[in-house]
Amino acid sequence: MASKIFKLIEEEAHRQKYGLEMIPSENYVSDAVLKALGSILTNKYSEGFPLRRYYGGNEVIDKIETYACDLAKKLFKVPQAYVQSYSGSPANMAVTMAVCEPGDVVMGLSLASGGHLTHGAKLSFSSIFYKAVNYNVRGDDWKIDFDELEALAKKHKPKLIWAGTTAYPFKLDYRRFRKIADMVGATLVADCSHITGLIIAGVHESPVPYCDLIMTTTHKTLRGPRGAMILVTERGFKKDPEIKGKIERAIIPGIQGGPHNHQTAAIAVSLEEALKPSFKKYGAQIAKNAKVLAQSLGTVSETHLVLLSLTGYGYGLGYQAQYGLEEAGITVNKNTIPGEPASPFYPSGIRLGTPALTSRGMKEKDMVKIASWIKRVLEEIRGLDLPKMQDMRKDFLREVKLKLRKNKNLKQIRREVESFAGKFPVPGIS
Ligand code: DSN
Repeated sequence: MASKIFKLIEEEAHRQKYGLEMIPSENYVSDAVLKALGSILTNKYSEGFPLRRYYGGNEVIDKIETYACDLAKKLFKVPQAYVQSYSGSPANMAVTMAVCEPGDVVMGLSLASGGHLTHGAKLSFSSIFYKAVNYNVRGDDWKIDFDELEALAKKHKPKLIWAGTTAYPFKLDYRRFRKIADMVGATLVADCSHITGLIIAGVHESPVPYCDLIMTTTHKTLRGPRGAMILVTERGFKKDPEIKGKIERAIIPGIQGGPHNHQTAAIAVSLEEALKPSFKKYGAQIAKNAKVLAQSLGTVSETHLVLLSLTGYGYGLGYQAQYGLEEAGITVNKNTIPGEPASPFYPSGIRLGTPALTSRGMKEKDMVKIASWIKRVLEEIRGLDLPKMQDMRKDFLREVKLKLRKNKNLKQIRREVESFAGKFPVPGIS
């Protein structure tokens, strides 16, 4: 192991083991998933689909990909599955290309309301090549404003409506989405990347009966490798009997070249794990943990994540909280809140999640403890006179980091966090 990289991997493993990973889109994969991901399958090219490849020598790869697709079909109870998309954004691009012509109207939840870039955010392909119309959450309860969604759908007649989120702490009402999609003849696509593990556990309703297509990444609550799947439901085939060919052409040659076969194999291993009864328990525990974490921080969650507004401390201070928590060994991400009063780079909230902590075996009582560290860090930051974005000082972010690094109280919290975290095993590491 001569490469400098292996030393850095060890450093990162130490960070992942002795810190608390609370970014809701992150998780720890199992040893078996890691083994498949680091296998010789990376050596093979296999453009095309099983039994229809542009390269020779794909007899084994065909079996691997077919097996992965079969597992996905079984897990979600759908007639068709694709596992070649490199990750969520290219999968969403493939879905959009399969359903729409350039210039067609695509509707999705706005970024500021907790939607995804690929659901119609400015500067993403979804608004460069398509006409993006965004719906929002309500200002009072932060829940999707279905009245607005219905009015916008009737006005703009979208070809595709996305039902999916990245920073939304509530359950989704797929029935209502379906009703609106039917009113305007739109294809309804669930992007359940964040909540797939909760759907498998039965904590959230499955989108399968309501949606035409489903996209999910494989590395979030599903606990697989980086990657994504596109699923076609019975409804999807009824809506468009040609959808299979359209999705395949969008994946290759539309967007991608050769699939990452090591990734496909690792997806298959994670799907085997997700089909075990123990996974249902795991998914349910993620939600129980998030509920207690949210309550302990004075808010609510029906999912795996907590969206915490920091406007009580001031506007645009999410970065201070993120950096401060990082110094204390707790990794979260700054996040916009609905009706964000500051900006996406300097937002007024943070997003926290429980999937990775739950993978280490942490339970409700641990969430109460973690919430108290988070509150101590936030109080500490509040008492410091940290440079603010509004001061417009050059290099102010560096100044903030240096000041936080020297802080004795954050160092003390870090010691407590490290000693606590070190007691929990980490899949794939310890
Ligand atoms: N980057 C992912 C997330 O953190 O939610 C979405 O793609």
